[in-house]
Parts: sequence; structure tokens; C-alpha cells
Amino acid sequence: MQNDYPCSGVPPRIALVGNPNVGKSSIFNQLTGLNQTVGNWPGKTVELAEGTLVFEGATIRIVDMPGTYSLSSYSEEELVTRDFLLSSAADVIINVVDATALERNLYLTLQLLEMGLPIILAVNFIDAAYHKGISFDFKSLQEGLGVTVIPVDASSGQGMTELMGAAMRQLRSRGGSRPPRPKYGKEMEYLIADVARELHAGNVPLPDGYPIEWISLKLIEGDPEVMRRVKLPPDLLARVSEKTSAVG
Ligand SMILES: Nc1nc2c(ncn2[C@@H]2O[C@H](COP(=O)(O)OP(=O)(O)OP(=O)(O)O)[C@@H](O)[C@H]2O)c(=O)[nH]1
Ligand SMILES: [Mg+2]
Repeated sequence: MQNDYPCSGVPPRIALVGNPNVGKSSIFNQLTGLNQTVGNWPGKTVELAEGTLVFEGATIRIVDMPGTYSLSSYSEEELVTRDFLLSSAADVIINVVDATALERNLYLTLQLLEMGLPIILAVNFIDAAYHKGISFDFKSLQEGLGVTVIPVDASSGQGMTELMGAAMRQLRSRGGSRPPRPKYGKEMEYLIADVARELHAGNVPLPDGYPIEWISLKLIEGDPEVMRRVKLPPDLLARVSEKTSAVG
């Protein structure tokens, strides 16, 4: 099966997302070589490098995102990345993590999963990790997160074919195999569902592509950017604040 993608005619796009210095650009260079251009995301000052590669006969676009530790809305990089990902600009996300600092890197992974995005995990710096004597149970990691995990070494290019193979499988599933959202305690899950119900019942306009449960979670957290973009009628705002403060 080749060239069989959701938007026929437009090459699918894969975004490389991860903490600063985890090897996103190295993977980008390994995959795209010299086929690169640099552009700005509309209305923002952050530059995004885009390149193309041909894999299994299909043309694929790859975007190298700026490094970010989180997807809250406190820096331009975070906001650009978040907007880009939530606007469905990428068909698949390769979340690049540093194998020598896996636990710290997985904080961003959880945020991507919260957003309901189709991610696969590239565990980079695998050479450095093995050198340090760190070993991994990739099967448990994969099962625990519900995402495909591929060990890679961007300095040598090891694992790139496997990584692209996994990305292509995700592309071909047409969004049908999105990983599950992480679940919180019973009380929090109840609150998320409750706020989502209120948004739905109140016919509140939501930004395109933003999952309603994610919006609910962000409203509960008081995320300033989501509060700005989702215009809650005053009575609904009061009810949401009341629910939120009852738990917090
Ligand atoms: N040993 C080893 N070095 C790597 C690997 N991947 C990247 N590097 C090195 O790590 C450094 C950072 O890599 P980059 O590709 O620039 O990382 P980045 O994620 O694009 O960084 P930012 O764009 O600043 O967020 C470079 O010196 C790379 O050569 C790897 O798998 N193994
Ligand atoms: Mg980079």
C-alpha cells in the first residue's frame, strides 16, 4: 500500500517535537538531508524548518519544531508548538526523547497524550544511554504509554528506517489508532466530564481541532491562553470556576 493518505495530493506531514537538545534537528537532517526550507508559522516569529523525504515511494513532509519542556502557554515556543499541533497541521508527531533523561522527557510526552495527538516515541541518544550502562524495557514503556517506541541514534542514523516505518504505519491508520489519553483520579475525571458537558450544552464555540476534554482540563487549570480563546458566557464561567474551586 503506497500513497494512501487522508489528504490525497498533499504530502502528509510529520512533526518532530521534544525538549531542547534531544536531537530533533539531527533526526530532521538524517531524514531530509538537503531538502529543507525555513518558514514562519503564520502570525508568529518562531521559525520552523520543513523538509521532505521520499519513503516507500511516498513524499513526506517533516517539520522540525523548536525545543520545549512543556506545552503550557508561557513562552512563544510553547504556544507555537501547541497551536501547530492542535490545528492538525501535523498528521503524525514524532516525540523525540533523550534516553539518558527519559523520566524528565516523558513530562512532555504526557502533555502530548493529554492533547489526544497521534504520537510515536523516538528514544534518541540510545548510544549514550547504553554507554552509561542504562538498559530499557521498551515493551513495558510501549504498553504503559500506549504508543509505539523506537530506539534511535541520530548521530549515526541508526533506527531511522524503523522510525519512518512506524510513522508510516501511524499515517496509514488515518488517525484510527490514537493513543489513549492519560487518566487522572476519579474526582478529576468527573470534573473534566462535567465541564465538557457544560461546554457542549452551552454550545460554546471551540477552536477547530481542539479536543473538548483537553479544553475542559485547561479551563480547570486556568490556562490563560485557553481562557482567552474559549469565550465562556458569564454564567457558565461562574459555574466552571465554582466546580474547579470545589476540587482545588
Ligand atoms: N551521541 C549522540 N549525540 C547526538 C544524538 N542526537 C543528537 N546528538 C547531538 O546532540 C546535540 C544536539 O542535537 P540537536 O539535533 O541540535 O538537538 P535539538 O533537539 O534539535 O535541539 P534544539 O533545537 O536546540 O531543541 C548535537 O551536538 C548532536 O550532534 C544521538 O543520538 N547520540
Ligand atoms: Mg533543533
